[in-house]
Amino acid sequence: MTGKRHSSPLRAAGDLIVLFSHFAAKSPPVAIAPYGSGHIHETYRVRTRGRSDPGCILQRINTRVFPDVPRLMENIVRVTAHLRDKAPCNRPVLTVVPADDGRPFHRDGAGGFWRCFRFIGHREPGERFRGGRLAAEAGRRFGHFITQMADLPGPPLHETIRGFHDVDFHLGRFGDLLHADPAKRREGAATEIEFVRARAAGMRLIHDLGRAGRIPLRITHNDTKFNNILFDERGRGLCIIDLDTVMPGYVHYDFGDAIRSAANCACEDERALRKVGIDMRVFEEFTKGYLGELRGRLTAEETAHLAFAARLMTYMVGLRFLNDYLDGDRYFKTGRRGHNLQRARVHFRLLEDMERRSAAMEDIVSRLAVGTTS
Ligand code: ADP
Ligand code: GN1
Ligand code: MG
Repeated sequence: MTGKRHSSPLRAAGDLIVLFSHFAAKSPPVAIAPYGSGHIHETYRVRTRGRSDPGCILQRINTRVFPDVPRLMENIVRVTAHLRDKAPCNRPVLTVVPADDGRPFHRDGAGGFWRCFRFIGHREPGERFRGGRLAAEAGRRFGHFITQMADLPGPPLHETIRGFHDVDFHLGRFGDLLHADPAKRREGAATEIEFVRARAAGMRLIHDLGRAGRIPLRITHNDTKFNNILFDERGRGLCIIDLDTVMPGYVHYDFGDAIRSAANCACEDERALRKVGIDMRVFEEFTKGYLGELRGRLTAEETAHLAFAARLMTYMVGLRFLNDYLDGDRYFKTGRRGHNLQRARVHFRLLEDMERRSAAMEDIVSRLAVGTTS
C-alpha cells in the first residue's frame, strides 16, 4: 500500500481542550471524545459545564477531501443562515460556533483546519431507517430541504468537491487506477472491476438529461446518508447536518443516496453478503414522504428517473469505495483491511437486488407520483 491510510489518529485530551479554547463557546469543556461514524472528518463531542449547555461538536476538517476550507465554510455559513431564516422555532438548525478571531474555522500550528458546531441532542442513529415511520419522516425532511434551499439568495454556492456525483469523473479515475494499480490490489478485485465495467454505459443518464436541459439543476444536499439526519426520541426529524456538499445538483443524487444508505437491509460494510438487499417498505415510505413534501415542485421528467437514481447512486458509491480500495484507502476512513472492498461488494450486491426488483420500484414511484408533479 502506498501513502497514508485514512483513519482517525489518537489525540491527547489536553491538545483538544486547547484547540476548543479557540472557539467562542459558552462554557468550559469537561470532556472531549471521538463521536459519530462519519467517513470523512475527525469528529469529537465536547461536553461542557452547565446543565443547559448541550456542548459542541469539534471537527478537524479533512482537507484532502475539502481542499479549500474558506470557501467550504463560506457555503456553510450562508446555507445555515438561510435555513435559520426558514426554520420553525421548534426545529434546530446546524449552528457554526465562530473562532475567537470571528472566522468560521481555526487553523492549528501544524496547518490543520478545525471548526465547531453547537451539539444538537438526538437519538442514536442506528445503521439505517429501521421501519417505515422513520423512512417517511426522513423523506419529508430531505424533500423539505430542497424546498428551503430553492430561494437561497446570492451567487451560486461553491463546488466544494469537483465532480462529486459525476459518474464519468469516477469512471475516469477508475481507469487511471486500474492502469497504475498504486496499491497493487487490482488482481484481488477482479470480480468487482468486471461488475463496474459491465454497467458503466447505462449510468450517464442523469448527467445527460441535465446537460440537455431536461431536468433542472437545483440546490441539493448531496450526502443524504441515514446518519446525516438527526431524529429526536419520538422519531421526529430534527435537523439535517453534514452540509459540506450542499451545492448545485439534481434531486436524483439526494433521493438515490438516501435509498442506497437507508433502504439496505444490511449495514454498508456487512460481511455476510446474503443479508444485503433492498427493504421495499423503507423504499416506499421514503418515496412517499419525499414526493408528498415536494408535491407540485418536481417535474414529470424528474420523477420518471427516481427509481433509476437509486441504482445510479448505489453504483456510484460502490465505485467510489472500490476506487479508494484500489488507491490504498486514502479517502474514506477505514477500520480494517479490505474495508473499502467489502463496502463496494455490499453496494454491488444491493444494486443486483435493485435490478431484480426494478419493475416493482418503478411501479411504486409511478403510483406515488400521481398528481404530484408540476
Ligand atoms: P462526516 O463528513 O465525517 O460524516 P459529519 O459532519 O456528518 O462528518 O459528522 C459526523 C457525525 O457527527 C455525524 O454523523 C453525527 O453523528 C455527528 N454530528 C455532526 N454534527 C453534529 C451536531 N451539530 N450535533 C450532533 N451531532 C453531530
Ligand atoms: C461519506 O461524510 P459521510 O460519512 O456522511 C461521503 C459520501 C458517501 C458516504 C458513504 C464528502 O459520507 O459521499 O456516500 O460516505 N461523503 C463525502 O457512506 O465524500
Ligand atoms: Mg456525515
